[in-house]
Amino acid sequence: MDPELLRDDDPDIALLTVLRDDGSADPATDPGMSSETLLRGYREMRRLRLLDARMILLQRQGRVGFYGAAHGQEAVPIATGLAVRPDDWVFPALREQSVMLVRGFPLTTFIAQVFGNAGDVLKGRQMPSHQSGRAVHQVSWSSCIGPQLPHAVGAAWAMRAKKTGAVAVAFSGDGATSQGDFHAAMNFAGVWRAPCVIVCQNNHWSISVPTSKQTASRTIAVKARAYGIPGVRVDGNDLLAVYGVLRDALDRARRGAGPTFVEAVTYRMGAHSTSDDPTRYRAQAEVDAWAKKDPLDRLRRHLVHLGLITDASDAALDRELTAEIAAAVDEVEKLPAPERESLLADVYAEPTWNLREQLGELRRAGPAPTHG
Ligand SMILES: Cc1ncc(C[n+]2csc(CCOP(=O)(O)OP(=O)(O)O)c2C)c(N)n1
Repeated sequence: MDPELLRDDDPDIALLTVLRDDGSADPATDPGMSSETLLRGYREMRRLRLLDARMILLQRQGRVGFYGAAHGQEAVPIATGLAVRPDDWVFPALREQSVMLVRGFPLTTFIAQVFGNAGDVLKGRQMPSHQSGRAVHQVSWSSCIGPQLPHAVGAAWAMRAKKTGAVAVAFSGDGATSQGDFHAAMNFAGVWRAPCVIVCQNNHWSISVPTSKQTASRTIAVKARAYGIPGVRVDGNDLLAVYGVLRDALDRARRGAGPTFVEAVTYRMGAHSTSDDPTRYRAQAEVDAWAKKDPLDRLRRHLVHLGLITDASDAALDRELTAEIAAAVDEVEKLPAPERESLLADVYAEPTWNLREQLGELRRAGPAPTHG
């Protein structure tokens, strides 16, 4: 793939795909990932699929409060985790938390954020599914739609000023492209050639609003043109295609050639979140059609085609990952709530008089009541 061109074929900005229906890879676009990297990507995608299913069950059982799954969209975060360098910074939206798992963040700590208990580095202060990790250079999503985009561009600009050589990768959904923050970020990135990659996962829905009601543009990728940025439209259910596009875009940014905007065309297979019921606003036939393009199935077909996996190895992998997730959930669920005094921590570098007073009151109040 020519990183300079990043494949922009008029008029629509054509969809860049690598994986074919028979499981082979198109040699014209194949990024040439090693067998080891492909297997790693497959393992991470499978783990994420199983993890999401388990977390949704936990929410249904009332054991966690909320969860936002990436079902059907696993290729984008996992390819990102494989493509970034350790010093790059990731600014996710709701569907890309798992990038940090690929970068070595512990699964137990990741799950503890959903429980918001003592194992959570955020001390239970964030809404579930808003993980972050300083060690793996991943910033928390703020829950508002869009602000992570200007944050990322600003961080990229700062990293360039400091000559760190690192790149910022930011994510949004298609709905976020209707927010002012999207346009501010794109404009700033273009004018200042900030070393960043802005990825929009077009999963066709913003809760109950279809992309057709979100924009009159023929594609999302084409919006990049107005900002003087290369726009790429990639098959978001194709791990190889997403990896190739991101690797080239990261290279471009790193050598000072400027930002890239990527539209990853995908589909949200499940509900928007555990607070949503998509059967109320979309047709099952649409979901069934996208199920045939499942990113995990497509990568699996490719790995079978390459002779890297078999039904037996696949079943063994499933058992291993299911056991890993079950053990992690068991371990995390046993942890207590965050320390009550942590409520007053991290407000100021030096606690103020009123915080000290409140801490005293808390201590005099005795132990917290237990529930259940
Ligand atoms: C500024 C703002 N407006 C509205 C919401 C409510 N809201 C939460 S998620 C969401 C849809 C987001 O859709 P999209 O950007 O396409 O991402 P997706 O959830 O599909 O990945 C909305 C409208 C919000 N969180 N913030």
